[in-house]
Amino acid sequence: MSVRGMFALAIAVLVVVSAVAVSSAGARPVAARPSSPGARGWINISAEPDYRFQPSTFENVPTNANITVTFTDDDVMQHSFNISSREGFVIPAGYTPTQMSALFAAYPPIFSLEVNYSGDVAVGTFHSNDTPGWYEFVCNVSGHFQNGMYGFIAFGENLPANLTVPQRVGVGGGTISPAEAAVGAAIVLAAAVVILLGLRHRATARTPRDPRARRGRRGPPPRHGPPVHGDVTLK
Ligand SMILES: [Cu+2]
Repeated sequence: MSVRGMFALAIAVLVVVSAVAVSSAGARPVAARPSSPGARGWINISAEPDYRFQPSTFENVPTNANITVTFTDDDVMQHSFNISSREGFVIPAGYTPTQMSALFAAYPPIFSLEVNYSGDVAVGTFHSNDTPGWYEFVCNVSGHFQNGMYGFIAFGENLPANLTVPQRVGVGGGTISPAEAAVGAAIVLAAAVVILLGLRHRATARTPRDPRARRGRRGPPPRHGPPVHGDVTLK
């Protein structure tokens, strides 16, 4: 790729990244999309290493139904699964454990489960509300939410289209300022340029300049008979 081509690509990357960052910064969840068929009365969720729920979103979970939850610990430490009862609320990423406790005191969880060690499985059932709505669920083990251990569940509808997990970009009042977005875009641009320069360097190093040299890369034709003296350099 030519230098001009690389520059054009880098600019394109910058524009796209900036557009995404700016459009998502400060955005709020929009109205829920219509429900789709495929309702179910069960949820399988696991706690994964690096403070993640898998999956981290559930949509169109039945309203006014018994929901059976199977919570598996795929990590080595304790985790919990707590569905907030505050409908349509994205818990700010900066919430401290104290603020989280206050939230759950004011809005007792719809449902909670806990797992304590690798391979532990907890099963429980709750009855969902009879009206559609979406809620955030979190791990309440100290520090886990702050490390990104949360997700969202929607009953009787799909989640808002721009509800992003787990990066939380664009929800909760915007946790990424335009300045932060610009810094992020600059880092991505720099990384793209470095990668492109590296690829160009490798391509240049590998491409023979003489077409005859390229044919020569296939190696000499196979030789039959006993080895000819002189094939091997003896020392
Ligand atoms: Cu956890």
